[in-house]
Amino acid sequence: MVIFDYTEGLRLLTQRLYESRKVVVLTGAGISAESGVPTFRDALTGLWAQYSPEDLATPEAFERNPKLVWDWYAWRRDMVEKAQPNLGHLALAELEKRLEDFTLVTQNVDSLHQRAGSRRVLEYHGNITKTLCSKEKTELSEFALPLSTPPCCSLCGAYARPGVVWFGEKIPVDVLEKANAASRSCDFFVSIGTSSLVYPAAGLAEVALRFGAYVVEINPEPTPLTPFAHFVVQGQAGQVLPRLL
Ligand code: BJW
Repeated sequence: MVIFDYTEGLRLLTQRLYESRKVVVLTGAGISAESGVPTFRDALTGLWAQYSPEDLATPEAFERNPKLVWDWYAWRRDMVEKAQPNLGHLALAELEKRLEDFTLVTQNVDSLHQRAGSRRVLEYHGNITKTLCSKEKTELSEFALPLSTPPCCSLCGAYARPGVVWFGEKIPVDVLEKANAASRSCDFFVSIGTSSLVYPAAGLAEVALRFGAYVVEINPEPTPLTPFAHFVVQGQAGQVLPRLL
């Protein structure tokens, strides 16, 4: 085993990144933590600590108690709107400009990558600022958010719901296919700020590994991916990513 110090390790990683032909980055809630947006699991603390993900992020939960679910999302939407992209988001926007073949897949619903300047973002789990008809799944644009109770679709009367992907729901097919194809064909894959617990997103790193990519993880905490990654940077995305450029 070769042990590098932190600076030397990052220098070698940067070299390998720029030598790569095709790069895929998968981000999770951790990249927005330094913008003050709680991670998915941290969003279930404080007032919301009594609820589990199944109480708030499933279609069944919304059917049972639409107001509870709507209020949780209204609280989070408000935080997201007040947040600013951080150095991690900005570094990835810059990387998109510098690399010819770069795919950014995000599990985040907060638009912070787009607000940092990333142009081509695959939103795996939707977007919290969008509103859908809960029956037809069509996008509804006639509401001035935030509203304190779920409004209703003007065409069919069903409740409006946040435009995100809940547990048990399908990932939008075009995004699923593009992310899979990119992960199969990339030679450098970076997993940033995700607990690597939620599938099929967590499976993208496994696909990349299986098809021979060099896999890097950036996260202050170990995850199920950590033992399999080729290179692990145990640190915060907003500090590590600018140094990778
Ligand atoms: C930092 C940091 C810093 C902190 N810098 N890092 C295979 C096996 C087992 C189960 C399944 C399976 N396949 C499917 C399933 C079921 C299920 C699933 O995965 N369950 C698991 C929990 C076991 N998956 C699904 O249901 C998916 N759908 C599906 O598979 O459909 C199939 C289907 C077929 C046919 C018909 C119908 C269906 C859908 C999953 C949708 C997930 N949705 C959510 C909610 C989105 C809206 C919202 O935000 O409210 O997405 S759940 C939640 O988890 C959210 C996140 O995007 C996602 C991932 O979370 P993430 O980003 O990893 O956040 P955290 O909080 O978990 O972790 C933060 C990390 O950051 C930590 O590691 C920190 O250390 C780190 N961190 N500060 C860097 N500064």
